[in-house]
Amino acid sequence: MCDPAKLNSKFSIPGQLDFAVGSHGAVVARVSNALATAEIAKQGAQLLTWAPKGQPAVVWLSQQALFKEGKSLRGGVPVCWPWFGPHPSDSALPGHGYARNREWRVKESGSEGDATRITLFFDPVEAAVPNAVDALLELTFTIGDRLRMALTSTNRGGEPLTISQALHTYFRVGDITDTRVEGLEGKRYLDKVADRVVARQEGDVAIDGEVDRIYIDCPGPVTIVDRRLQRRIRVASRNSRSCVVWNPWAEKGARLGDLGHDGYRRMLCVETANAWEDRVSIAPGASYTLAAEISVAPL
Ligand code: TA6
Repeated sequence: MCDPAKLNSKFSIPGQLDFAVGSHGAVVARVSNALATAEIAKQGAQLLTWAPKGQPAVVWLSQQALFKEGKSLRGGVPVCWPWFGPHPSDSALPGHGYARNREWRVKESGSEGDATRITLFFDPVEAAVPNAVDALLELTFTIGDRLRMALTSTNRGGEPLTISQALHTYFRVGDITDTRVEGLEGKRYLDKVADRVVARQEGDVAIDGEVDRIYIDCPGPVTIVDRRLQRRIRVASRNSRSCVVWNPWAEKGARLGDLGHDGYRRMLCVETANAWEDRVSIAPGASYTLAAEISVAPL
């Protein structure tokens, strides 16, 4: 595990950004500026929390989240890469790929007006990941009154690289039964709860049981309407035609073991993805950036 003191000497920004061992035992970058606060774990470049000033946390972290080397914490924004979901052909490989379970390194940090920017990178070949794809992965966060994330894959191999990926964002909601998702009406989705049947969304997405869906052909913004916390959370994606909506509900939530008692009621995943029919192929030497911008407004 990297020493926070070394990171501070190279990348801290007085009054905005420093590095420490966080409350969960992970080395984190801690951001606190005039616009927002956030924490990003070096393992997996996993954003753990983001709260614009004056707002309850928008990105949710389970109260039962426990840091363990090699396993992402429950909540925040795990990075699913270089595959989303189970490995296409080898079920022994970790779900959602290996990037979220590995130590990343800090590339640079800086200020953008009152916002704070930090870029981390992961080189699976340098990290000696078995059968690693020959690609460099970089994730830039811009932490302000909006949260911007840009995940860039650069293919260093001699053949096209096909990946699926997601910014697997857990959002804090007041109560899942008082929450709707707008912006997916009429879109086709793969329903992983109903045996991967393909269906079409009618109206807003309401959650009254386990929901695990990959929506397709949905490049537009998606909005979480939270009546309990009286706010709208807008998720605008770039270079993504697929969006994952997931809530485990009570029974699966209890089985996960790290969601906390009725934690399912206070979270909802709306994930900016390249998944299902939206896998991407990156030419040798080319780069591909999956990006999301999250903002909050009163209801
Ligand atoms: O994005 C939804 C999903 O694929 C669900 O099927 C569920 O497995 C969730 O991800 C969490 O996965 P994890 O491996 O983090 O427990």
